[in-house]
Amino acid sequence: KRVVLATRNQGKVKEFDRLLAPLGWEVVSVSAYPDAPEVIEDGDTFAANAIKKAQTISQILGLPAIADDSGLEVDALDGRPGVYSARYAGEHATDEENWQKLLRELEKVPNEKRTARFRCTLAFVQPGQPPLLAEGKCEGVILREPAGTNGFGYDPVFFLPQRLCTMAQLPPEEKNRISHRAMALHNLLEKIREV
Ligand code: ITT
Repeated sequence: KRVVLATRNQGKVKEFDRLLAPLGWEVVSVSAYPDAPEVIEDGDTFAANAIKKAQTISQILGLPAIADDSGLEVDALDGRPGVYSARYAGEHATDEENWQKLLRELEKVPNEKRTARFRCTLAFVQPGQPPLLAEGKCEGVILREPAGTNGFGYDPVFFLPQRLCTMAQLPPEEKNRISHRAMALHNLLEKIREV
C-alpha cells in the first residue's frame, strides 16, 4: 500500500509517517517528485483545499494521494486564522512569526476567553475516483508565552488542559494519540476500509 502525501510541510510528513508506517503503508512525500506542481490553496474551507491538493497530485502522478488541510480556530478571533493559519503573519511567514502575531492579537484577551481548537480535514484520492473525506479536532487554550520544542506550527502556544502542558511539550507519539490529525486519520482509515 503506497500513498503520496500531498504536502510540503515536513512536520505533517513526520507525523503521518509515524502513524501509517506501522499499518504497512509506504508513505512518500510529494517533495520526492520534482515535477509535482505547487497547488494554490484558494479554497475557503479545509475540505475544499484538501480535495484540491489530493486530486491535483493524484491525477498528475497517477498514484493514490492523501492531502491534509488544517489550521487553528481561535474563539476570541471568531475562528481566525482558520484556513489562513500557515500564512497568518504573511505569505512566507515562519511558524514562529505566525504564533507571535497570534499572541499579539490576543494580548488583551483574558485567560478564560483564550479557547481554541486545531482542525484537520484529510482527503484521500485514488486516480479516477471521488475523494474520501475525514475530519478531526483537538481542543485547547492559547497561552501567553511559548513552551516546548516538539511538533510544529502553533504547538508551542497551544495548551492542553487535560495534559497540563503544550502540544510542543508532548513527545511525538503522545501528540499522535490525541491530535486533530490523528483523529482525522483514524476516521479516514475506517472509511478506506469500508470501500
Ligand atoms: P501543505 O499545504 O503543503 O500541506 P501547509 O503548512 O501550507 O502545508 P496548511 O495550509 O494546511 O498546510 O496549513 C496548516 C497550518 O496550520 C500549519 O502551517 C500550521 O501553522 C497550522 N497547523 C496545522 N496542524 C498543526 C499542528 O498539528 N500543530 C501546530 N500547528 C498546526
